[in-house]
Amino acid sequence: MKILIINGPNLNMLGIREPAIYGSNTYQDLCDMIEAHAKEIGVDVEFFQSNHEGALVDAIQAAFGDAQGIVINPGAYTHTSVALLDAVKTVGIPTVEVHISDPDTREDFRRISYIREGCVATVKGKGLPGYLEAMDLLANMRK
Ligand code: CA2
Repeated sequence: MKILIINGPNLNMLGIREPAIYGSNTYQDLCDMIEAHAKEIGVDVEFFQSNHEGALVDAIQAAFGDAQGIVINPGAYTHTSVALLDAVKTVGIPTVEVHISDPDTREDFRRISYIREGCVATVKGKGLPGYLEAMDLLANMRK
């Protein structure tokens, strides 16, 4: 089973800015953590990060026929992007939405998630381990 891990805008800045909200681990630490967990649970992973909405749509489309699960933290596009919702619905790959913080407890504008209705689950407010929980959810769905 291959899981595509997608991170949206500014998540490449992990560990560099706003450690009080997003922690002090870097994007590379996140990828290393995910690689290690993938080995433990016996799945393959591929990573994609972009600050560009269209590039994220392209990555979701490219997963069609290639990945059997998607873990996505769409960053701020969570709260604005119908295009990302349409993309996950179009490919029909089981997708889990992840947020490092809990957007529902922050500013009002973070309470809307467009992508949520296209996802099989949402993991939020659990820090970087939330990505690992999302991988487990997808791996267990195939058992
Ligand atoms: O909690 C999350 O994971 C978010 O998806 C992160 C987004 C935010 O817009 C969402 O509301 C919730 C922001 C990502 C910005 O990431 C940074 C990481 C480190 C330093 C600065 C920004």
